[in-house]
Amino acid sequence: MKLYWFWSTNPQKVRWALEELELSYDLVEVDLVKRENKQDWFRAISPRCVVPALELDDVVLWESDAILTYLGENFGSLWPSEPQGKAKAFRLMFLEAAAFQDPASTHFFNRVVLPSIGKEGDSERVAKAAKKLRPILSVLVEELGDQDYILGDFSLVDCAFGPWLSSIDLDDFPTLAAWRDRLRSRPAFLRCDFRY
Ligand SMILES: N[C@@H](CCC(=O)N[C@@H](CS)C(=O)NCC(=O)O)C(=O)O
Repeated sequence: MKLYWFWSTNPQKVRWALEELELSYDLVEVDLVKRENKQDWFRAISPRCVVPALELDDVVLWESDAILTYLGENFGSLWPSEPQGKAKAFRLMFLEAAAFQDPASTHFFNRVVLPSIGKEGDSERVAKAAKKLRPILSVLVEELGDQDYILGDFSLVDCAFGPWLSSIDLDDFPTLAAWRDRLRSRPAFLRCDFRY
């Protein structure tokens, strides 16, 4: 299995999932700063030239949440098997892809990526994104309830959200802050060399 990866959030979601699943994989770094993702060899794997992409056997996957869902469905662990659990997993994965990811990546880009190359983030953009994010964070509060993890037991759905949470303000969402801290202390998370 080959994971095309950079240290940013979406590829880290998948790397962390592979570590949690204890699957062996080769990490192929695609340096976004050097624009390696725009090279023809990578476009042939990931047509939008974005990471992550995962090659396993004769399957090629891109879109981080599709990859996580595929791993859950096909490796039979850290993924629900009964209808209620699956319904919750699917709605949260689609929520992440369709609504959460965009404002979360505005936070990450301005607070982590730009400072990493010596540039200042745009606080106005972050404030606008934070406004968009609030109702989604409220949904996550409901979904998490008083459980340790979003589906109750730890699952690949936690991997979809965890890497974003360090660049988002969670002062008004204490249960999400506690969830973030719980996720960040997992041994598999710590093996992924997170820089944020
Ligand atoms: N929706 C995609 C987003 C992938 C994405 O935007 N990846 C970023 C890194 S986190 C990327 O490769 N950016 C390079 C670029 O846009 O040129 C996913 O979930 O995988």
